[in-house]
Amino acid sequence: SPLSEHGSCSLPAIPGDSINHPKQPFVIGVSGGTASGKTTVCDMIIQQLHDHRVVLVNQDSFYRGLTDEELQHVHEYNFDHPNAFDTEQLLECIGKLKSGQSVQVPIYDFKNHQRFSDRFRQVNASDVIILEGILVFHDQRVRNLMNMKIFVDADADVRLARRIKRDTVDRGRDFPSVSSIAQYSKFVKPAFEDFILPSKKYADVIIPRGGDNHVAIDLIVQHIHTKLGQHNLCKIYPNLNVIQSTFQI
Ligand code: UZR
Ligand code: MG
Repeated sequence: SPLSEHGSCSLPAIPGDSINHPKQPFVIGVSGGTASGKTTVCDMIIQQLHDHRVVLVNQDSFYRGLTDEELQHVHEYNFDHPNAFDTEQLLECIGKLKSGQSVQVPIYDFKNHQRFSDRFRQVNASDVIILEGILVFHDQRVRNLMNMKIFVDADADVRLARRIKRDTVDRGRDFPSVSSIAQYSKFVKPAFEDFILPSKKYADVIIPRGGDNHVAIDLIVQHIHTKLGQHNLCKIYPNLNVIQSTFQI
């Protein structure tokens, strides 16, 4: 039966089962171009999953710090290329979280393009792990850790406009927007076309209009609730077991 995998409401199957086979966290990958609304979509999902333990891990945290040499030519550095990230470390981190361990996630400073050597973010074991970033679908090993893959879509002009605003306001960039545009056409756009767009084919769900798409978010959250088991639904709908027995026939 479709519901038996996670136990039913009529049978108290969950407790013993979860002792012998502790359920692995549900891992959701959220990708999309720069300033497509990934963070907004993640925040909305997290808000609606308030009855579960959810953690958000950002691929940005795994940016390699730039060497002195690279810092001297920072305008030549391609932050949108897969090699800009320490994917081995990302893999290890998500792997540990998936096996129920807590991890220390690095903290990346966008202004200085460096990691803080003495500061980490402690991320504890949880029910749902959301991994967000422009290239989280690029590496097959990272994709394989995901139970659900979401691609957030937004038109390129909308993304560019948002990006320029965000670079200056939120990320403490002090160079003028002219160089933001130069960087966009030199690195951001080509990398989108070469690496991000081709990874869209791995998505299970594509959300048009990013965070404005409340219907899509609702559907996704419903699916996650189903996958996490029906415990909470049973409290709200005590007759859910009727539905299950219908399935079993
Ligand atoms: P999102 N990025 C920076 O601007 N500075 C850094 O030190 C590291 C990364 C940008 C990066 C990419 N590109 O497009 C963006 N550049 O962060 C990804 N240039 O973040 O998905 O939130 O847009
Ligand atoms: Mg973001």
